[in-house]
Amino acid sequence: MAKILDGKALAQEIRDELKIQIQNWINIGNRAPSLRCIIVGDDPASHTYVKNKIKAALDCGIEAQTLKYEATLSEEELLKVIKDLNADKNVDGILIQLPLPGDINERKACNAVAPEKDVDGFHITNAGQLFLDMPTIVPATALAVIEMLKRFKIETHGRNAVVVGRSKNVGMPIAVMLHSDAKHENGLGMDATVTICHRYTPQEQLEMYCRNADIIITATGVAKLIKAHMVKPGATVLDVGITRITTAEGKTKLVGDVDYDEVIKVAGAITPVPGGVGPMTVAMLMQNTFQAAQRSRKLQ
Ligand code: NAD
Ligand code: L34
Repeated sequence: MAKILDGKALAQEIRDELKIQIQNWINIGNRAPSLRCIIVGDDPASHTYVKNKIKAALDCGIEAQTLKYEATLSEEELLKVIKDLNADKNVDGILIQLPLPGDINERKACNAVAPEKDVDGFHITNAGQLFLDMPTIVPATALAVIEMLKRFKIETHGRNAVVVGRSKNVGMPIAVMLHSDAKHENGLGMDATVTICHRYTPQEQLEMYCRNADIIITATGVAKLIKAHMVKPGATVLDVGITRITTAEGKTKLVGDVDYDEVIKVAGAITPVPGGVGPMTVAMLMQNTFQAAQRSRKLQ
């Protein structure tokens, strides 16, 4: 049976560490780091995620507020909200919860956030810096995956890794760090040999690449995509995917991309859903926010 990589417990540990660091930072005369989460529309999952983020922020001493808007908010109005937060000296971090409803251009919205306040790492400048192995703000989910590999001491140097999913916010930044040179400037590289699979990877190829991998990271939102026969015995499997399903009893349940009950019998280590990468994403957002606050104070 695989070792269960408990993301919930690790996230709590990191949040406890941050809480102490933030308290020390306030004790030497700084104001609390501050975060603003913008949420547009009434998607229930998005509201749950933002609630988790605000709760985590307040728990570790970050001043945090949600700015809620109706789905009818126009792009122009959203850009004005972002502009005002960019100019607000009391705000260190700005997050626009995605997806945005309606006709709002997400790329335009992400690029409107001041790069130094972009705690999601979605601004073109931060994405470009990551691509070039420069110090930057890394998207929280990708950072969560890398932090889990490091803290659970999963060897990546020279190992074969497969990233299933190629989205710009999740799969790609994970693949970028996994394959990059650990000796480069930002210290985020993991020296793995990386294969990226996506919706047009033929099933038999996906199976072949996964079976050859020492580490599988999956971020597709396709429930039970990764089955036991696709996993090399002893491999590490990190499941980013989250799908809400309704059980026969009519209850809502979260499942990942991995056929967990079967894969756990083959893998060496595995993350559960819920309680895996999700809570770690929230913890990494807290880290990004504290770092943004520290950098902004240095520049003053
Ligand atoms: P997305 O829809 O932007 O991307 C999905 C990716 O999966 C695409 O690149 C697509 O090519 C690939 N894909 C789809 N079907 C596939 C298949 N059959 N085989 C191989 N690849 C396939 O989604 P995203 O934003 O990257 O999120 C992916 C999943 O991760 C979702 O379930 C999302 O809810 C979840 N997510 C979780 C966290 C977390 O913190 N745990 C954070 C972000 C996203
Ligand atoms: N801008 N939009 C922006 N930044 C992000 O980093 C996100 N994401 C994704 C959706 N949109 C975003 C998140 O934060 C998904 N995501 C996220 C955040 C938290 C959790 C999952 C995904 C999480 O806390 N998951 C818990 C269960 C939560 C529940 O009960 O629904 C878990 O244990 O997996």
